[in-house]
Amino acid sequence: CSSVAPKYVYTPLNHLKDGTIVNLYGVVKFFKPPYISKGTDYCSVVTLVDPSNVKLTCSLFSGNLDSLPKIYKVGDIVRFHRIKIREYNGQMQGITSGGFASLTFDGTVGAPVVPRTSSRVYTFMEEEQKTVEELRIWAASNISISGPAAKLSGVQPMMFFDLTCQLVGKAKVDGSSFLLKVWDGTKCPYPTWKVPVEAKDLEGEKVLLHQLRNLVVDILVYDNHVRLAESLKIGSFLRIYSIHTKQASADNEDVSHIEFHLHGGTCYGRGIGVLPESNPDVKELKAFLESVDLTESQNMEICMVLFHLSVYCFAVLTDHQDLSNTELKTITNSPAPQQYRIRAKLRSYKPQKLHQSVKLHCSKCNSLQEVPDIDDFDIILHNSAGTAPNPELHNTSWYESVTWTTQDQKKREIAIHFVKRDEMLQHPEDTLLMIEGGTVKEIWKLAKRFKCVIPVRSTKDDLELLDLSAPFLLQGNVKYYGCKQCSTPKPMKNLSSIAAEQQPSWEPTEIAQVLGIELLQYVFIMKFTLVDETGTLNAYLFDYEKFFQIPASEILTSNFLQQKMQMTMNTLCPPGRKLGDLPWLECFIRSYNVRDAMKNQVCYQIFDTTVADDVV
Ligand SMILES: *[C@@H]1O[C@H](CO)[C@@H](O)[C@H](O)[C@H]1NC(C)=O
Ligand SMILES: *[C@@H]1O[C@H](CO)[C@@H](O)[C@H](O)[C@H]1NC(C)=O
Ligand SMILES: CC(=O)N[C@H]1CO[C@H](CO)[C@@H](O)[C@@H]1O
Ligand SMILES: [Zn+2]
Repeated sequence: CSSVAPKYVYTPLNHLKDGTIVNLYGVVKFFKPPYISKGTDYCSVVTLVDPSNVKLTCSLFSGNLDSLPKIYKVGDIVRFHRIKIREYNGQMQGITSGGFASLTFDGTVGAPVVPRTSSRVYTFMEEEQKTVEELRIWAASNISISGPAAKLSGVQPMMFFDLTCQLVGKAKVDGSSFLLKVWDGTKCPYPTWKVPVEAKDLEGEKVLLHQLRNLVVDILVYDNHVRLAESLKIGSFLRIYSIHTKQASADNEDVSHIEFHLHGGTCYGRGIGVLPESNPDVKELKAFLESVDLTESQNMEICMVLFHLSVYCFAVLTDHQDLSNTELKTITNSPAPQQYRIRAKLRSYKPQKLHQSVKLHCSKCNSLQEVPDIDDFDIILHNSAGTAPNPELHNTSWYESVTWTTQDQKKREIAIHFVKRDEMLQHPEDTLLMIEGGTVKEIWKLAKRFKCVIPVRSTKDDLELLDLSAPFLLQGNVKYYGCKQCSTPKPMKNLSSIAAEQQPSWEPTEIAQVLGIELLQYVFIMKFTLVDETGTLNAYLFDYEKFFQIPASEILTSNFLQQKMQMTMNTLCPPGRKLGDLPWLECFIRSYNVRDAMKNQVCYQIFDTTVADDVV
């Protein structure tokens, strides 16, 4: 028994006639990826050309997304069966008819000729392979295939581009827009915006989103793209067509960032396509994503967990000056907890980018977190600017208020409340002020000139602190944060008790205390790989100020201190030197047990050690 495949005839695009139903081949010159049109049908628009140099635009409708051609880029080749031709305004058009079927092929010369189709039954004759190959060769020299594709690392303000990426998070924003969080393994050279969404609305793996936070960008999609975006699966690979990049508002140039929009409508082929894992671009992307080095941040993560678990099981030795040096091998073979003095060389350390070693530590719940991005602060300020200053809270017994409206088209209302002492205003350098409606830049400027700045917003009957992802207090260059978990913000009125003191010193710890804030401390966290003749040992440095003699709170805003720290590290571990030529260091380390559900591990921490002044 044998089946006989029908022999199809393919019509060149210059031989199409009104009212016929034909089979044809063409090279994609333009397309709109499927979108949900009115009703529930999917619609896709494709413009084809062939060597006759005639163009044919086809409007394809189907209730089933899979039955539309799987076109991923200009230059792909399609075969349509049973497409209906009609003449409209002197031009031929194609439209789906009953029985319409399609195959799509990669247009790259030399790529395997494998059709993309969802239909399990299709005919594909040997001679058709030749047709595809010939069309590829023709297309290679006759149509411009280079689309406006870009990597995130190549993004510029004010451009439109197509992005091949992986979806790692998504969230509903409102009825007419939807957030996609994607990455392509490269880093956008500009700060990028973070679209604020409720944590409960965000879908995606939290740990992964956190690990990738510096590589993931937020793309806001609108209107007709929303329903498709909602249906996308986390982890899938996408090509998003005609993303628009915008530079954010100019009223705080210091922190301007790039926004990514996929506007409503489908002009210029705007839309979202899902790519299968077999797509060559996806294979390439996957290989690249796997090669991206996240180890540095992962190591830090592990180290954080270690600290989290460990701090309670240190041995306490009050006097260790009489300790003599212990060899590393002896240490690694001994039970914890104990304290040692060692003589070793620093073979390597992490993170290599020193500013990444600064974290925030809560001494109450013992948690560690990253220092929030300045973009987060900007967004929180933007959001709180929606609440206008409440005039009933102006000019009270303990502060004097000044208000104005900005001259730009935003017409922001700003209120500054200067805290008084003995009913008197103080010199700026002794004054604490609270500000409503300011931008990051304005707040920075004020923090340089005044003693302390607290960003606030109005409620019905008092001023209140902003979200604790923002610094609750700025002093000079230092931003002070509170622990979200351990703080219970109190009314701002409580500050008046400090203002009533003889000489208010406005110490951050004191301010935090009356405001019910658990102050987070800046710490350096690093991993040192130490070696001596007997072995190797990884020790963590957990240090506020002592080791480098540089306050961790100031390093992020000071180039000078960053250079000083880099010089210190270069002295301890000169780059490019052989192990034998590295200097010897002496320091104290202690061992401690870290227990988790699975195992008991011994870890090591450097303590009570200061880099001598004459080292640098
Ligand atoms: C607060 O009082 C000062 C001094 O009396 C006055 O100059 C200022 O306009 C008042 N501010 C507001 C917002 O009413
Ligand atoms: C701060 O406010 C709380 C109310 O939340 C009050 O109980 C407390 O006494 C106040 N503390 C100071 C120092 O004013
Ligand atoms: C219409 C057109 O531009 N045709 C060109 C396609 O490419 C071949 C070379 O491969 C040219 O010879 C044609 O003129
Ligand atoms: Zn805490």
